[in-house]
Amino acid sequence: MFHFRKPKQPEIEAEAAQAPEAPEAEPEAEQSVDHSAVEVPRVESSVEPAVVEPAPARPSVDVAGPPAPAADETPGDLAEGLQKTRGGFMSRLRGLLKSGPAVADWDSVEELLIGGDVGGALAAEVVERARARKDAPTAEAAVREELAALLIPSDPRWRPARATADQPAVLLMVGVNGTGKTTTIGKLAHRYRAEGSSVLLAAADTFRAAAIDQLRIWSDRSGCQFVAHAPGADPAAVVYDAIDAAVARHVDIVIADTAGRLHTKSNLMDELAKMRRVIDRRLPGAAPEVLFVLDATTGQNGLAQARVFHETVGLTGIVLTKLDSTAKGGIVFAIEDTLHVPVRFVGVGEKLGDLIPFDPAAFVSALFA
Ligand SMILES: Nc1nc2c(ncn2[C@@H]2O[C@H](COP(=O)(O)OP(=O)(O)O)[C@@H](O)[C@H]2O)c(=O)[nH]1
Ligand SMILES: [Mg+2]
Repeated sequence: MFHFRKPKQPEIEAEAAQAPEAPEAEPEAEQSVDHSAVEVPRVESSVEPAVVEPAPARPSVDVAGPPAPAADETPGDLAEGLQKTRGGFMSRLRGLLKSGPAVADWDSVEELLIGGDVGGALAAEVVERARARKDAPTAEAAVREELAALLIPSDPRWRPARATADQPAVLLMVGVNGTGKTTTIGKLAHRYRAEGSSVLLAAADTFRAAAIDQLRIWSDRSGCQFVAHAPGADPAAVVYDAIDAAVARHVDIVIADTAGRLHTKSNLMDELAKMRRVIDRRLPGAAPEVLFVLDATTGQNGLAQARVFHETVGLTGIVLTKLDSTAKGGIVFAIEDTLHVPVRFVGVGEKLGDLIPFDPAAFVSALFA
C-alpha cells in the first residue's frame, strides 16, 4: 500500500521568508467587484476579535466544547434573500410575461434575462425553447418551465457523506478572494454540529494569520475541532494533518478552508491540486466534496474562474453567496449550465442561518412568486 510521506512540521521563525506568494497579490482585472477590502485582516462583526489567540507554532488539534448558542441563527428566508432579484430583473420579466400567451416582445424577454446575468447564449436558448412550447398555458409558464429545466436536480437534504465508516467526509472550499468561503464554512459547521455531527475545521488558508484566526473563531462558536499550522505553512500539510486527526478521532466531517486565489495564477492552482491529491492519497476512494464558492455579485465574470477551478480540482458543488446583494440572481442558471455541477447552497446574508440548502423548484417558485 502506498503511504503518503508526512510533511515536515512548519517553522514559525521562517514565517516571513517562507510566506508563499500572495494569493491575491495582483488586482482582479476580471472582477466587477472590488475585493481589495478583504485583504485587510478582518473578523466577523458579531464575534469578539480581542480574544483571538495567535496561530500555534506547531500543528495543533483543539477540541472545543459543545456548540455555543448563537443569537443570529434564525433560518434565512429564500424569498427575502431574493428580494433584490425579485424586485430587479424578475419583476420586469414577470410584468412582461403577464400579457398572456401571445407575448409579442420576446426580444425584451431575452434582454431582461441577459440583464439578470443568465448570459447571452443561454438567454437566447431559453427564449427560443419557450416560444416553441405549445403545451404551456401562458408565456410565463413557458419561460418558468424552461428556466427550471436548466437547473440540476439537487436534494435540499444533501450533506457530505463518508465513503467508509472509518473515513471522514471531506469538504474542500475553494474560490477567489472574498467570495465568502470562510463565512460559509462557519455556517456549514454550525449546521452540521446542530445535526449532531462532529466537525473538524482545517485552516488551510495559511497565507494570513488573520485568516487562521477567523476560522478559529467560527470553530469555537460552533464547537468544532480545529487544526492549524503557522501562517505561511504548506496548506497541503494542514489538510494532511487534519485528515489524520479526523481519522484518529472518528470525526464525521472535515471542512478545509483555502486561501482565495485567482484562477489565472497557475502556481496557486497547482497548490490547490496538491491539496486535492493529499486527500485522495490519504483517503483513497473517498471522493471529497470540492465546493466552489461563487460571489453572485461578480456575475458572468465568475464563470471563467469557475471553469479553471473545475479543470484543476474537479468541482462537485457550488455555493452561491451574496444572493441577497444582487438584483441579478440569474447567475444560478448560468453557473449550472456552464459547469454541469449542482448548486448545493445559497448564501443570503451574513448571519449563521443565512445559508439555505438549494432547492431548484423552490428557487424558481420564489423568483416567479
Ligand atoms: N451579504 C452577504 N455577505 C456575505 C455572504 N457570505 C459572505 N459574506 C460576506 O463576504 C465577506 C467575505 O467573506 P469571507 O468568508 O471572509 O470570504 P473568503 O475570503 O472567501 O473567505 C464577509 O464580509 C462576509 O460576511 C452572503 O451570503 N451575503
Ligand atoms: Mg477566507
